[in-house]
Amino acid sequence: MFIDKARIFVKSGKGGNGAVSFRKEKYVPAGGPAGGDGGNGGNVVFEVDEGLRTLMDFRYKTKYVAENGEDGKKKRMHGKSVEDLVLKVPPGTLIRDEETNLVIADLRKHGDRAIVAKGGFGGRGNTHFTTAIRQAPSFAEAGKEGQERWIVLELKMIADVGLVGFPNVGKSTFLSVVTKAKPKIANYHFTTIKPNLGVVKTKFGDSFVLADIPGLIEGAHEGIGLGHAFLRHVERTKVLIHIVDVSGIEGRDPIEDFNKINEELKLYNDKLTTRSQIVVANKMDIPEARENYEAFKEEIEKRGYKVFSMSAATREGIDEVINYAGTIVKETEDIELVSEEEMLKEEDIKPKKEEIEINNEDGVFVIEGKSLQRLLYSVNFEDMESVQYFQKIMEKKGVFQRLKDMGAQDGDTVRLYDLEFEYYE
Ligand SMILES: Nc1nc2c(ncn2[C@@H]2O[C@H](COP(=O)(O)OP(=O)(O)OP(=O)(O)O)[C@@H](O)[C@H]2O)c(=O)[nH]1
Ligand SMILES: [Mg+2]
Repeated sequence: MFIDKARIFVKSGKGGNGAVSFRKEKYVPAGGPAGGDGGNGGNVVFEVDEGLRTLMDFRYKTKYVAENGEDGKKKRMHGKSVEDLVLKVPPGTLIRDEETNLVIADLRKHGDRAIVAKGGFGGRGNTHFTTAIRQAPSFAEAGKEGQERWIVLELKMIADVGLVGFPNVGKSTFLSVVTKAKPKIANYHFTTIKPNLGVVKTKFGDSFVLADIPGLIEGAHEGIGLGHAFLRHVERTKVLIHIVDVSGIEGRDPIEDFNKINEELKLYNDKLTTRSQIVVANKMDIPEARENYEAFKEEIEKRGYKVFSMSAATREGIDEVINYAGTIVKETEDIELVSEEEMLKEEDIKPKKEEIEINNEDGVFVIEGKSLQRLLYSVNFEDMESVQYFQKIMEKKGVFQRLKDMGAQDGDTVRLYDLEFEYYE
């Protein structure tokens, strides 16, 4: 099965917590602080592997979570930072952030990499919190959370030239005679159900990659037929070879065919109309084709296109087509798929607002919030400095202000998970 789009969830690892620990020395009631730092959480990384051709793996497994960093330990021992979670994708994979629909990366070449979720930093151990007056800090920093997001992977193949046209016009036949590819060829519509690639060598010694995609029909841009799902593969191509069955053997008019395909390309993505398009009248071995050709050529050339005639079946005329296509490929600049505005920048990733909930439950102010829960871990309530640290953070997060706004009075009970304390302004 050929899978060229996938939606997956990624989550990087949380940083390990810093440790609270003291050196144990005989006859010294509290040795110096010795809590190690937590290790960093793992990143989630994508990397191109040129051996891959589809995004199939991501259809079956949709959740990818990197490991958490290890907590810091005693004796100044740091927790281990863990390995990144590296996911392999085929060349030409575009990665989008689902929420903003912005592009995180366009990975084209073997080895290209992008981090899609950064691992959280490890928390600092209590050794970092000593000051002249605070010799034995009994708190440490909790590890930072990792990032999580839904992302959309889209495979847009790396080909220089794309074949477009109605079904059964001879696209795959053409690919099979100009490259070593062996696509399926048969006399019915939609023989090709997935894109095929092949390398073409021209007589000038150049080579280019040719992509054959399923045939397009009217309404393809709205998902009729198979074409729409595959049009994304020609978005990257510099040149389109538009194959028309000029014999009219299926009862359609070649000029109308030409118009319809261009209409579909335009409706799918306006930019496709600016690609160089080489028009090739195929099946010239059939007598009707010879009859229709001159009128077809005249009309299409009037519109400014270069028109070739060939028979993919007898190979007549194919060299002219590929030599010309090779020249145009060389003259055309690479297509930049993604504009600057479409790229995800750091500032687009709004840090998730820390959600702290405060509810008045029968006169008790009940506070809930993930980071405060984490904070509780770091604090030793037997220790004055540690409590001060706790208060400072609560202040910074606006908790006291909110309690005040909610009408908290001196002496009211405030509950934060297992902790209860009295409110004083
Ligand atoms: N007479 C003649 N028949 C051809 C020529 N090129 C292709 N055909 C025939 O046309 C039919 C369709 O060819 P394909 O190459 O499978 O066509 P396609 O455009 O890839 O079709 P889809 O994959 O269905 O979109 C086959 O029976 C081919 O043998 C040609 O130059 N002359
Ligand atoms: Mg085909």
